[in-house]
Amino acid sequence: LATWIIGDIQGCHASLQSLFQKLDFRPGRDRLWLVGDLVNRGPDSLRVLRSIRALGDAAVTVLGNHDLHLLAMAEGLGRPNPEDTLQQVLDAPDRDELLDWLAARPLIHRDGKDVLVHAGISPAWSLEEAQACADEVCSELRRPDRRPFLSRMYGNKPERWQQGLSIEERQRYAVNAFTRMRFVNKGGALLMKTKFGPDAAPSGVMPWFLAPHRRPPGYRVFFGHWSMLGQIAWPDAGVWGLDTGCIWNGRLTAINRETLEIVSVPAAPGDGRSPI
Ligand SMILES: [Mn+2]
Repeated sequence: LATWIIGDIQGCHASLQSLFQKLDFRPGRDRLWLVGDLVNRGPDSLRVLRSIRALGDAAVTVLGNHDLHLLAMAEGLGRPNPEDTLQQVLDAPDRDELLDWLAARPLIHRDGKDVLVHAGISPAWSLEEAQACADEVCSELRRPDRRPFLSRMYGNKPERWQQGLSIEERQRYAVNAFTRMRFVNKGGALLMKTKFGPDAAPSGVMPWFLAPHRRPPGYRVFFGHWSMLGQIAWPDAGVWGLDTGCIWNGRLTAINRETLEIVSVPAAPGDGRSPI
């Protein structure tokens, strides 16, 4: 039995199949943890959703920003992006089952000392606070009508975690920290828009996992979302970033939860997009 933690798939179904072959992944024996962003930008989000859902309890996936974007688009909310490739999901006969399944995924998954999230854990949070914030958002997404929450989910404020935030502010901050954050500044504000690698960061700006005020973690975090990170393992910080840019003609990467062995495959022909 192996548990493989896999980076951002983003509709790259052929690459995922190629990775499964290389891992000798067997659904009856092995387990998967997925960092989220199952969908969008790649050519076959529909098959990715169907195949991961069909794995049942053998696959755990947390929500990423593209997954939330799909849920919003399905409600006629969110800003369509010319690079979106979500229409095949929205037109599918099984779309409601797939969307309901996706909406029921968590923002954080914990087992022992290991934690799975899409973008990261706010340096301002203890693990318990992170879990409580995730639960607040997930209970909104699991309501029969997700629309009210999805309609107020977007926005970059508040940037900082502090006492006295309203429930809506807490939820927006949580969505941003779990699914969009890359950098934070010295004052603890989340910076979501900057995508470059850590070496290009202006002074006073650092990856969330290197923030000096980060709560002493004592746990391992596996995350995705940051294809420009340039390296996977940051063992001193206790984090592993698994988005190796399959969608940008990079690679799709898995790490073995027990041994930390890293296995990857190049983007399958037709899966990767050329950089703009
Ligand atoms: Mn992402």
